[in-house]
Amino acid sequence: MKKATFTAKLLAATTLGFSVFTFAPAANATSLVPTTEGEIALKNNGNACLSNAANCIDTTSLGYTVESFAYNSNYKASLLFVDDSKTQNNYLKSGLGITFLKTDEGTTSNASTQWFRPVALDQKGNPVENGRLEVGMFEFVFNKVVDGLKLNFFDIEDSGFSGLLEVNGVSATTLFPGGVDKNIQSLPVLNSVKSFKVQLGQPQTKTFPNTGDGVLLQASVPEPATAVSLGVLAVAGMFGLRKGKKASQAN
Ligand SMILES: [Ca+2]
Ligand SMILES: [Ca+2]
Ligand SMILES: [Ca+2]
Repeated sequence: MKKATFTAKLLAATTLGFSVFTFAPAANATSLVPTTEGEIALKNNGNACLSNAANCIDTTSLGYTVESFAYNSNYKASLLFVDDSKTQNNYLKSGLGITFLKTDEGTTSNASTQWFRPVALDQKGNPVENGRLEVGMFEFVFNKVVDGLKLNFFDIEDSGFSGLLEVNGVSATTLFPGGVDKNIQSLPVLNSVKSFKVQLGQPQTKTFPNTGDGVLLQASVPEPATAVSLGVLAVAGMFGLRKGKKASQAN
C-alpha cells in the first residue's frame, strides 16, 4: 500500500510538472511595465531622466530600451513614465510641474495596475497640461527576439492614430478605432519581435479639440522562464523524493 501511494504521488508530481510546463506559457504573462512608478530613462535623452522623479528607471536590466520620437512638428519627443492611478505623483521638469492625479481629466486607468504613461512636451520641451497630455511615439528595442508579445492600449477614443506603427523597423501600421471611455484594445500577439514602434494618443483631436486623446500602453510576454523553473522544481522535488528513498533504503 505504501508503495502504491508513493507511485501515485510520483505520478501526480509528474503530471503536475508537465502540465505546468505545457500550459503556463499561454496562461501566464510577464508584464514589461516596471512595477515601480517613475520616469523611464529614454535612449534619445542619453539614457537619463529629465524630471526629478525619485525613480529614474533604466529598463536595460528588464531586457529592452525605449526611444521617444517627435510625432508632430509642434511637439518635442515625449517623456515616458510608469504610473499607477492609485497614487498622485508630482514631478518637475525644468522647474515646471508634472502632476499625475488619482483621477485624470480624461485618462484614468484602474488603481493598482501599472501603465506606460507618455508626457507630451511642447516645442520648448515643457510639459503640456501639467504633464497630463498622454501622447507620444515610442520604439521599444529588445536585447533578444521575443515571441508572444502582447500590447494593450488604454483609452483610445479617437480613430486612426493610436496603435502599432512598425515591427523590427518595418512598417506594420495597425491603428485602432476610437472606443468608449476607458476602453482597452489589444493587438493579436506578435512573434519574432526585436523591436516595435507605437503611437499613443494625439493632441487636438476631433473628439477633444482643446486637449487631445490621451492613451496608455501595457506590454507583456509569456513567462517561459518561470514556467520552466516551476517544472524543474516539480521534477527536482521528484528526484529529491527518490534520493530520500534510496538513502533510507541504504540505511
Ligand atoms: Ca500614480
Ligand atoms: Ca478617457
Ligand atoms: Ca483617451
